[in-house]
Amino acid sequence: MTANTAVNQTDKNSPTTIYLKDYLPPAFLIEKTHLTFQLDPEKTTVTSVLQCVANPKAAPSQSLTLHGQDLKLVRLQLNNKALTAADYCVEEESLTIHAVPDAFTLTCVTEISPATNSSLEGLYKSRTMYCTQCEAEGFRKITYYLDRPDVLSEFTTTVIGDKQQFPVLLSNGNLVASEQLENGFHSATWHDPFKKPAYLFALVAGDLQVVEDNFITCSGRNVVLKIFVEPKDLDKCEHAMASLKNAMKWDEEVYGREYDLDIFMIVAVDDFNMGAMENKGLNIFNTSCVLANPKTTTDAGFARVEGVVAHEYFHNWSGNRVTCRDWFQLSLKEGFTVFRDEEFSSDMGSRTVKRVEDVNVMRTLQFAEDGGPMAHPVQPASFMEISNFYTLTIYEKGAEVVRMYHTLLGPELFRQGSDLYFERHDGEAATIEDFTAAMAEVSGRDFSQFKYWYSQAGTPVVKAEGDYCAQAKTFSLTFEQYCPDTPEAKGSDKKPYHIPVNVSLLGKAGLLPLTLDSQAQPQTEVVLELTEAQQTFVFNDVQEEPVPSLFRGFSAPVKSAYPYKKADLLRITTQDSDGFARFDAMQQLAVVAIFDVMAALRKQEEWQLEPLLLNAVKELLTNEALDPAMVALMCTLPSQAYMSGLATPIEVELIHQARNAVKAAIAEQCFDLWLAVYNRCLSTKAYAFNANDVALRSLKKVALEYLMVKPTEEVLALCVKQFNNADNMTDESAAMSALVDCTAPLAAKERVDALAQFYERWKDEALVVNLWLSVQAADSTPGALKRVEALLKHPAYDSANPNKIRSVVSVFCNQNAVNFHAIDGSGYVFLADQILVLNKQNPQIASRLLGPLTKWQKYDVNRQGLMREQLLRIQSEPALSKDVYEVVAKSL
Ligand code: B3K
Ligand code: ZN
Repeated sequence: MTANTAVNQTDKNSPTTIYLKDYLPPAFLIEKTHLTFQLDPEKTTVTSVLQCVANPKAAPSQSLTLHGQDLKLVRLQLNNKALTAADYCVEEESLTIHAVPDAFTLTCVTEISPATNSSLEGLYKSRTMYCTQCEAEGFRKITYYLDRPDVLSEFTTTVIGDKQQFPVLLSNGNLVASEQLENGFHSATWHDPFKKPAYLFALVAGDLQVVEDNFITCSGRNVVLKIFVEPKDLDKCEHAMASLKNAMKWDEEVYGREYDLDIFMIVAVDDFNMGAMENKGLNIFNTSCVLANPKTTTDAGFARVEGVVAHEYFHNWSGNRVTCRDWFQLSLKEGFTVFRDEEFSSDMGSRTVKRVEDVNVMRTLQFAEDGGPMAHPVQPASFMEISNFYTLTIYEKGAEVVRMYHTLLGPELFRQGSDLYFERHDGEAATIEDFTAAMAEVSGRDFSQFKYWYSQAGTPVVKAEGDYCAQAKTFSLTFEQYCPDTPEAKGSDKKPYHIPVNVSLLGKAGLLPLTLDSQAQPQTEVVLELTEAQQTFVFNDVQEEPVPSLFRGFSAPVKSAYPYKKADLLRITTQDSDGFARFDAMQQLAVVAIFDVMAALRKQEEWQLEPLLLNAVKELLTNEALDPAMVALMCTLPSQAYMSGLATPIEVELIHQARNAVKAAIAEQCFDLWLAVYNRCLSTKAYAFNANDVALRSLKKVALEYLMVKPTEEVLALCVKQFNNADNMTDESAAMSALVDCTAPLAAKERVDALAQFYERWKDEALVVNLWLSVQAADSTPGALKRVEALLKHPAYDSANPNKIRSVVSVFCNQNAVNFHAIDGSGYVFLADQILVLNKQNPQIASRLLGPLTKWQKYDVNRQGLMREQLLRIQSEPALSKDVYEVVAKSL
């Protein structure tokens, strides 16, 4: 069985495009759904009994059409009557029953083959267990159904399986019956009292161990919490459990949302296409997003677990209790839930660090998506394959849009808006317009212009200029905004956005009091609301010429530009009260320094490190009062990917060389300071995941990276010592990366030894092996492709496991620019080969891997040709999945 329905040759030029404007309510509703699964690897029988009624809100229909894919139909029955072939019509992706009454019970028996389902969508096998993934349209691979989010049904599920192999049988809701059956089989019946769309259905069967705890809700109800894992992972559940309880409490306190069922379950699965899934009462997680133990998990891993556990839990309200009317509303649940999880993580750890990390993702990855051929609005107008729209735009930009409501309304009104939205739409499938309406209603504000954030694609560019009048003591800020062309609209046709600009003015000794024309009370930060293509704001009583601090906290997802002098930037890095603004100014200084070196290298001229940048680094390293996490972030140079987004054509080698050169210069000229910082960060305390300890480890890592650019014997010994003696994976993997990244001949042996020893130590821990694979895939020294090809043949690699594919193929193609973009085109051929194999096996993963090839227009003519050639080669594949087809077609 192929993983997904291929786009066959005849309709290849026109796979169906689905449009938001064509939305129609379903002709029928399914009030109750009873499913029975008789589990078998190649022949699982699914019996569904559906209580259907005509939808009073839709045009009447005689016939019922259900979705279905890769199913074998065994039997159909309408009420008590068995249907014969003349009564229905089966097509590749549907089943139509020609004549149905207004209310009826449909019984349908189908067979499916979980063991050969390599798409990891629908019901499939991961190692020894059965599990499901139904969002967005996977339920139709389980049985014929109205597989659309506006059909909400009450589900009862009976799972039957061999008791020895599958002692644990789970589905959504509460366990209502379990039975011992003949021949060693047993069954469990689960009932979910909350109506839900089929995408939230889940089933798990396996030989699993459980970690159990409980949570008392704000109204005093007891909720049982269970995390199910394979026996080997029992020691890695504590952090996820603590995160879950923190998330439950936080959602009660910050959003007034209480959990509704008496049980909440999480299951960890090795083979999973994304991070996790919010199925009602039964979340299914990629092991990489739930398992954590200090010995095997880095701080970044701990943070990921905390964030994803919270994200999926928060979906219980933003997604499950209030779901989406159709998939064009995806950001209604995803953008809002990302905003909620970002705020949760900020409250649990360091708000500034979290903000800087999130903004880095926006500016490095989402801006690139917005500038590429797959650019789409937060509420897309059309799609071919919805799986292609689980994007940074839907998630991260969607979260930024929700954040802007928060900025414009303030926390109290925002909470009122959220309460109104949840109350009004509880148990319903809602739209983005419903969310906006709730925010408008509580605040009395007009969001009609704000809505362009949902309907227009692309990253707005905002240019600002300041003018100080010493005589009148006024400071004028003039803004100009425009949005570049994107595939669906010309920039000139786009309407100006409603943009909140958080502004402060910095004087020589700190923030100045602000008085705008419209405001009587001076304050130190204001939210300017930019609504015109060009607009000027005047501050009065400004006693000295200020340096404006703009878009503080990244108050809008825009590319902003202000003609700062380098000294102005330096003032912001030291004086601004907003941590994000300090980071941002430092990054701008570093960008200028790298661009200067690129210009010199281009002309083969001598260059000198920008002295202001060097001074800023020295100041950061000597001021012990600063937050170590901020020092770490501010001393980390903008990544290759970030630099690549700043100018076209992307000069791959030059950016790499210049970045390395600036890094080497800082390393050399601050060597003693770095060594002192490293020693200052050493700690003898046992590992704990909290903001202070994470901060120290992050600065220690950055210090080690700089020290290892040109290590002395002493530094090399420190690094090896850290590698061997660390009691946690954060420090151990930091030392391994530092050794792998070190090209100095002095460290040649230690480099090779570290990789070998690390594998020996951790070969039985899949997630640690993934780290080991990705460090090598990202190794930018020459010959990476050969090394990557060898890794694909290594016993640790598994070509069917998405985490392994991501660790090697994805890391090589996205984080090893100089090798992936090798001028002979070998990296592109390699990626296309991988995509062609995965196209059949797992189309969702295949399609995601296309990312770097789709950006071909950003490179020089030579590389453009080579990249296009591979896209064309993929396009000529006869059995292309819809997923891959859509991305390739839109890219060419
Ligand atoms: N809602 C899921 C994502 C489903 C992706 C389907 N291709 C996880 C999440 O966003 O929480
Ligand atoms: Zn989500």
